Amino acid sequence: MSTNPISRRSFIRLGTLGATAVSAADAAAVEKTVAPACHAFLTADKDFYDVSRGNPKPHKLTGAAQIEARLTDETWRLEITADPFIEAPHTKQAASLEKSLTLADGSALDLPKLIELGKKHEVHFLKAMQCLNIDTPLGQGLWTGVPLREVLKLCGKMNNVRRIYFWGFHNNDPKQIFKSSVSYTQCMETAPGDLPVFLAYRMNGEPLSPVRGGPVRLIVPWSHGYKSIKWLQHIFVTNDARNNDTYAEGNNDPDSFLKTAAYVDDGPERIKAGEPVFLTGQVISGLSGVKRVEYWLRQVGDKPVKLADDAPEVLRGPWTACELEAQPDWNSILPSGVKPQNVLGFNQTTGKPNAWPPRYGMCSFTAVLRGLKPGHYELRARSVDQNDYAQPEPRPSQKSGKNSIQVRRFEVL
Ligand SMILES: Nc1nc2c(c(=O)[nH]1)N[C@H]1C(S)=C(S)[C@@H](COP(=O)(O)O)O[C@H]1N2
Ligand SMILES: [Mo]
Repeated sequence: MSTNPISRRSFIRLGTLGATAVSAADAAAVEKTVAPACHAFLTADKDFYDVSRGNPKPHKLTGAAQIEARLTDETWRLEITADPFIEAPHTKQAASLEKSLTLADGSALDLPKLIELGKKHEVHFLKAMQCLNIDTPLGQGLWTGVPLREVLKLCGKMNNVRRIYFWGFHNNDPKQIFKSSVSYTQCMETAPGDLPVFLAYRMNGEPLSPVRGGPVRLIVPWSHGYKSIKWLQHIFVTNDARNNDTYAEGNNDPDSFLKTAAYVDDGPERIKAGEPVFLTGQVISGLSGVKRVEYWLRQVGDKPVKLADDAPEVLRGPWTACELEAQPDWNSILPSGVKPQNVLGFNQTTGKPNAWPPRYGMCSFTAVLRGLKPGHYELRARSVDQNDYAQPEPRPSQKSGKNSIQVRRFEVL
């Protein structure tokens, strides 16, 4: 069940067969034409869930206030500075940059310069945005921008840098700063087939909108949303190796990876006997990849006892495989000018993703259940990762990402 302010997406948009009697042949014909609906593979900007702090929220600023906040294309600037912090015994030398980029001396990076850098280093990739604390994916975009390491190279030689912090516009109020970080290695080195941390200025082929964090936001591909700082304005390199992300103050794991997990859509609470039951949802491919998604249906009394995710009944199932959505026609869904071969995580010859769903991306899953007798039911779905761990194993701490097993309840009448 959803335990957060965002209720799970309701995604069954199918009519019923109606009350008139139909022959078996007619019913079969109708059934062929009704199928569970998948989510749009790329989420339109207006359909994303927004998770933004700030008072006022930075994307609500308009006119002179937006200009003053440097949140227009013309006024956007990025400062990059080094932390003078030292403290025994863990930080004996301070971080340094050969060249800081600052507003004060007019050297801060502007949008035309970032886009110019993109002509040589631009990357595109698919990423599901998900909040560590919300059990529904927020949306999936094709994000375009420049790797953070290429931007840092503008500062020349760095010394004694062990972490890189970033934050966005915060109404010039230190209490509103929302900052996140990556380690030096996570920023500078990318494993083959993996995705670099980058500064995004486009989503789904459009300039990044104010609500998505435009003009420029950071994207940390492998992590939850809190690392992907919106309205980016400051990068700060430090030799303090500890992770002091703002999110850590909320008892969250500040080194979280996206979790492989299935998220179940809401559906009708009452279904007529004889009609098919459609299970739909989305599966995110986290660090450990996706092997399959499975469902388990059980008939219950009208007031079922809640089952823990590790209850013997849940472990036993039986669990039955769901269908994963087929890969879309990439050429038709990617923005014009972006070839599938050029999307990171896609094979450069075949133009297909190296995994399905793409790693750190998501796709829909479906199942059709037929012939259910009248009664109350619980329908669960879980993912199984590439290591054969069934959700929520092997990392069930919900403060490193929500991956409890979701359940939908309904009655067949
Ligand atoms: N500057 C800033 N960046 C931010 C936030 C914020 O409050 N301020 N929220 C973060 C969190 S917790 C999440 S989950 C994502 C949500 O991204 P979205 O609004 O594009 O869906 O943005 C992240 N980036
Ligand atoms: Mo979040």
